[in-house]
Amino acid sequence: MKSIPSKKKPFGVNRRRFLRDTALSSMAVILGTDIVFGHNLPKGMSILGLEDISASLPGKDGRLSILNDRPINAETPPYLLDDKITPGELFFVRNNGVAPVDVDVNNWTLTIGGESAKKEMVFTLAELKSKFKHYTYQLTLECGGNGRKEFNPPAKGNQWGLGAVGCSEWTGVRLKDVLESVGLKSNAVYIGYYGADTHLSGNADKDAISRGVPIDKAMEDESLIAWAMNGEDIPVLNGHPLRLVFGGWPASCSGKWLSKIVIRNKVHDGVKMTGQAYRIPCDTVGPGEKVADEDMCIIESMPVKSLITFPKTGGVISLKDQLPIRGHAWAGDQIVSKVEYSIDFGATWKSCEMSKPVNRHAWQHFNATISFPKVGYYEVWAKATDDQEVSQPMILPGWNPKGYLNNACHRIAIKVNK
Ligand SMILES: Nc1nc2c(c(=O)[nH]1)N[C@H]1C(S)=C(S)[C@@H](COP(=O)(O)O)O[C@H]1N2
Ligand SMILES: [Mo]
Repeated sequence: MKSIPSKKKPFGVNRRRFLRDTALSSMAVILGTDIVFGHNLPKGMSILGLEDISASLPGKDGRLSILNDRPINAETPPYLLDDKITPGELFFVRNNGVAPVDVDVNNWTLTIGGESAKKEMVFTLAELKSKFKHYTYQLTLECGGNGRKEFNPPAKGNQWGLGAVGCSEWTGVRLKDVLESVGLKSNAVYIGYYGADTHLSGNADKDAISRGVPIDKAMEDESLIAWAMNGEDIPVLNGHPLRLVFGGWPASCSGKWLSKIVIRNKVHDGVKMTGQAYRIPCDTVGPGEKVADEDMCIIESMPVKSLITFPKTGGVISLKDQLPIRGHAWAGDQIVSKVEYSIDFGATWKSCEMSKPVNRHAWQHFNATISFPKVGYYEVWAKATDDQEVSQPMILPGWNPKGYLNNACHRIAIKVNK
């Protein structure tokens, strides 16, 4: 009698054990330690976890807000994004599947192929590092769903607040140098990525996510295949040992645990490239309206946005003191031309001092010093405008079914005492 390979048995014992084991191994990653008697845990039962599991997200600061533990999703409260360059331990995490465990850096390979590649080539990490010139850029990554929690009617998916964004210094090789060394056919229009993470179901035949970008974006100088963040290994949850980084575009384009890139002769059709994922209605729709798949367009450059990273919301100052504020602003493929603040709920605006980006797709920094006219409760609002004269809206912009691109002004509360 022939036996069916265990992977194919849909509800077999092996598969159930496999699923349970993947769930436990992802909890072990969160805990940062082994679940010693995990194999004894009855089927269907999950472990309690430690009280403050965020403290144990490997490579992460204990103050990140955890949205989910399977897959792991964690965001950074705005006041923790105060550094000009986001430290690795404060960089948000957005996983669609289960991160690979025990990454073997010495045997890691990146395959470049696809129907519009002139040939298929496999590079080891060492070859990537030795064959191509290294570049370092500060690149802003923001999840397309950042700010989703404000949508009304609500949109399904991670209920991100403001902190699914960061700008770190990424080091790697230019994607274009690698693609050109393999050779692109003249019909190349898109690239797609594959990573070494696994689907939540544990089904090895399914990808957690496989997105990409048009060839023009892929060939930009700042589009990197990176192995370092802020001069160190990329944190495990952010894609160690290798990831794509496309600043200014939805971070979902920036494949983590990168194992393969395909050069496509059509728009890449991997997981979360099709249907309604990472797409918005091509034409504006009313709140709650249903939109047909063919009327949804892929999100490319992210909209202009800013965050007040100092002070923390809820601060108290005395009337005789002035309040310094500061933060960052970014605008996808554009540059931010000004940031203004308001202390009267948007009736009047004053300009902030602002820096130029150190390179394309790096966020810019702003600051101002505020005097308040009398004691009471205030909100400080910040509003950025890009070089196309497009400003952030004060409230939630165009509703869309999946809750993307909320770039409404950030507000903080301040109480002024005598
Ligand atoms: N392989 C792989 N790459 C991925 C993802 C993923 O789940 N698996 N998530 C994407 C999404 S939706 C986002 S927003 C960013 C998040 O990057 P970060 O976790 O480093 O912040 O990674 C993208 N790249
Ligand atoms: Mo995302």
